[in-house]
Amino acid sequence: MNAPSSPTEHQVLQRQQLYQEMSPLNLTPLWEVLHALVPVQPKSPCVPAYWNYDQVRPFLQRAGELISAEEAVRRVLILENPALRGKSAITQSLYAGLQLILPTEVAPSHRHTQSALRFIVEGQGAYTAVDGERTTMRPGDFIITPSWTWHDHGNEVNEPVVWLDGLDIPMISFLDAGFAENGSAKSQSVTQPEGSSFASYGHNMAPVRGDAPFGQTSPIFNYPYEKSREALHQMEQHTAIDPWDGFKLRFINPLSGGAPMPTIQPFMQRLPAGFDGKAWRQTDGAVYSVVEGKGSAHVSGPEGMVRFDFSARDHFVVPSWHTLQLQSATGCVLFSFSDRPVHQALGIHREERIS
Ligand code: 1HN
Repeated sequence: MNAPSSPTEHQVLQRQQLYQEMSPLNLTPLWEVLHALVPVQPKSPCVPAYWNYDQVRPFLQRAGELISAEEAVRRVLILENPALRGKSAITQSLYAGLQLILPTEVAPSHRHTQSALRFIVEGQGAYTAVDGERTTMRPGDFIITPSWTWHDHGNEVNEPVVWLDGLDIPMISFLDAGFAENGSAKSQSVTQPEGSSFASYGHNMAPVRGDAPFGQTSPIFNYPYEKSREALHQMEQHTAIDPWDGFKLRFINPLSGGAPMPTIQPFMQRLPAGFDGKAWRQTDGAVYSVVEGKGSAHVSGPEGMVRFDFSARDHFVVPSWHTLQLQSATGCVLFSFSDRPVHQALGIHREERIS
């Protein structure tokens, strides 16, 4: 194809005049923006970022001294992507934050169309309630608050509890589809014994007439770490290691085999001691929470390469189409989540494994 000849100076001026004169009619020329609208490959405005828990923890503690959970409604420090400051977003589509609840506190009942996950980072014994069932939070547990379900959190033990919140807030905002409501009582009344959801759906079987109590979201709302840790251990004992991922499992909705939430796919992976992973990239930007052990992540994108040396309770984000390489000298366990179900629903998910 012949390259078109460059416009003359006169043509450039006439074009500028054309654009200016059409602007009051809210018209603008596509050809000036086409390259940016249809990039050759994803060009995320997000950057890789890392939060060291030892640096974050004192700020959570100070927030705990200055505002109650009740006044704050949710006492959360948002993990903001450095390139998206002020947008309450860790990637273009996902929100993440660290929430603190102190002994005797209640985070009052409400519901919203946004789906949430909780990944427990520090402390144990606080509870979260979803539509009348409470579950006790323990480190490493992955807990779901399905879209439009009533939820409140409380701490009736004597230690602070901190968890990672992951929500689809930017997606719902993009779609202008957000609704929210406050509960009439501070804490909703408990109508199901603790463990009911897991008892009914957590054993590779489902009640014969068990319809999906949460629609497209998994009927299990606490995936205990005890179980996911054992699953990783079994995988390590019985299967060959993956040179990119180590041993990596995705959490599933047992009724569908698909993602446990319509907008978010969570994962848990183990890197054994001495793991030196190969590089890969995917279109779904991912947020990581380090569960156990230490390691490092090399993340490369248009802005260059960064290296995060992580240990337990640290967090980091790998934006879309950034290359990730994981290493661990002594072994570690990582939790992560991304917006992969949306990419898959649209048929546009891509992953590239680089040898
Ligand atoms: C929310 O409802 C929770 O229920 C946490 O714990 C974080 C961030 C934005 C909007 C709603 C919660 C949230 C949130």
